[in-house]
Amino acid sequence: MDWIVQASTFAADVDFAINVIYVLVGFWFFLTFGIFLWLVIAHRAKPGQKAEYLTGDEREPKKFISRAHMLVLVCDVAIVVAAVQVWVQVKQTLPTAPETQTVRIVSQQWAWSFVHPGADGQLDTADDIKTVDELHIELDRPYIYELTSRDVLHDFSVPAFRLKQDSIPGRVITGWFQATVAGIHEIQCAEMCGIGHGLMPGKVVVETPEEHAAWMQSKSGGAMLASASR
Ligand SMILES: [Cu+2]
Repeated sequence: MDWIVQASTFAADVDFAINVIYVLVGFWFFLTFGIFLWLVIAHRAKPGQKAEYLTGDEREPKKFISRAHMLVLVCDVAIVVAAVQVWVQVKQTLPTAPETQTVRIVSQQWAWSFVHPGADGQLDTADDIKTVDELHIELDRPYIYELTSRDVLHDFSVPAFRLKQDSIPGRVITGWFQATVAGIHEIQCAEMCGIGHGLMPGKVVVETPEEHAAWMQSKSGGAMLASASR
């Protein structure tokens, strides 16, 4: 389903895996209920006909279960293959392109903090840009994120990217995304993290390289002030 814009390179792949599940599970759901309803109506109580007791040991009636079971298992294999392919691509393979940037994402009750590399493209240098609840990235550029938590479990979710990743205190979780649609996309915490959980929205601002450079320029004065006062 794509009611929410597909704004990352892997959004369509995630939707594909979910649609495979919808179609296969939906097919069996309606088929099973159809047969069930037909059986209930066709074999309803009739005068002079006694109900038959089946022990489940006879071969003949059992095949209606075992054959359907085999078909469902084949569908399971299709789901697993589709899901593993997408999982490996989205969760286990990091981009290696030289233009890849790294951002740090820190969750806490109840806000998101972001550390962007400044003009040098490196984290932990004087020109890093820190923001709260607002992540600024460049369109069509791969980003690796380092996700941590200051307190409890949170979950960094950007529905338009089809990205959802738990953050766990004490761990740095690495993943990636590459935005394909400019504009503002929502961030929401997707893990119950306390009373302010619902008040933890943020936004990803996807900018063209020129817009991003202008934004960095506008922030660089503030970053220098912050490093001077340290
Ligand atoms: Cu949270």
